[in-house]
Amino acid sequence: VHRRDPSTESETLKECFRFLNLTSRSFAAVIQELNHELLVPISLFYLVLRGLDTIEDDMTIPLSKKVPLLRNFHNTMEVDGWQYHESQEKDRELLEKFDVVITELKKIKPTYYTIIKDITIKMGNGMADYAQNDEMIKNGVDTIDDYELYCHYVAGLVGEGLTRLFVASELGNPKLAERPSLTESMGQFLQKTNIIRDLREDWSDGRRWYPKEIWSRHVDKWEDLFDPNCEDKALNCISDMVLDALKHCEECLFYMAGMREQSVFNFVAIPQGMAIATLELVFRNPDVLKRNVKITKGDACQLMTECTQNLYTVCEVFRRYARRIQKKNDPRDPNYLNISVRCAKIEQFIETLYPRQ
Ligand code: PS7
Ligand code: MN
Ligand code: MN
Ligand code: MN
Ligand code: MN
Ligand code: MN
Repeated sequence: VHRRDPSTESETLKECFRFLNLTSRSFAAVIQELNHELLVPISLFYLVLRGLDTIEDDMTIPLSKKVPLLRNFHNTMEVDGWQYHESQEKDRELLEKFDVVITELKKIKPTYYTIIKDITIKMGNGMADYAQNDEMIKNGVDTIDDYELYCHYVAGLVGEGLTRLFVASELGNPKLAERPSLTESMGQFLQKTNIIRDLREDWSDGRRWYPKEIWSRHVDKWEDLFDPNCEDKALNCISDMVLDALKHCEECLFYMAGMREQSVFNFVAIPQGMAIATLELVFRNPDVLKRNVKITKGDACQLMTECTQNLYTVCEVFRRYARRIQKKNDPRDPNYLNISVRCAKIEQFIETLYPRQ
């Protein structure tokens, strides 16, 4: 199952790996450990979606340009030599040299290419639908259904594409393709965690992904979340968001039970382990209201070790963090009981997978 072999890589492919290492915080390492069959397709899949997200995130591109860029990205990714030089985002170099990604995409197996293109069509259009809301900055998403639809576009679809790649390469259990709700939960869990954590950063960029249906249970005005006088209410709002994200845990564990190959297991399990640890970190943490928080290097290292073994060790991670959330749970939180029940359910589910004699 050998992995990267730079001696056989073209210059453009080496450049793609350089971009992967530049742009991805957590995915670069795990992607590069992937089974040879999927290493290049998933790296390119990542870069295509990272390119799309760089356009989505760039608040300096007027909507009149952004929307068509997002909707046409699946065509753009086929245009030889295409480059984009008008982004101000951190990852703009990827778009400035996007032609290397296009060159390499044309070399992969058509089955894989078709999956990547199909997901790009759907994600670009979904992002465009939500970009329209950006103009009414303070309106963001309203209902939990809206919020989940956005998470579907930017992460559920990634899960769908990855699952189709796993099944097409025979590295994933074909039964997974018949369980779209498990796949969707994998993406929802990661994206919701990213949104909960990025509260402050997204707001500074003029975006609001917490649904009004949730935040309005705690504060009258969105801005109140950042008012130091409303800190308790803001923490209760974050709890409410964490409670909602935790509903995906069981389906995520169930999905991971369908992995057949170690490198694919590691690739899907590491981000999930990081996500539950991040949820525990943001839970009742006032720093989230002020700046970006991140799990420590030490915790990340331990998680990497535990999430690259087997389902049992991943379950232990989930159980540990569910217990820590229980411990931090505050009786004055209106969701105290719901959170307590939710964490107990996660533990019970793990108990049914691995009963203790
Ligand atoms: C495994 C069934 C193709 C590997 C992995 C680039 C991260 C960037 O970072 O707030 O705060 O700026 O703008 C399900 C990854 C979902 C997606 C979504 C797991 C592609 C990824 C483009 C499914 C990753 C969830 C935007 C959209 O949020 O982010 C299985 C590979 C997975 C990319 C992520 C990110 C969305 C995102 P940031 P944003
Ligand atoms: Mn982004
Ligand atoms: Mn984005
Ligand atoms: Mn961002
Ligand atoms: Mn984010
Ligand atoms: Mn971010």
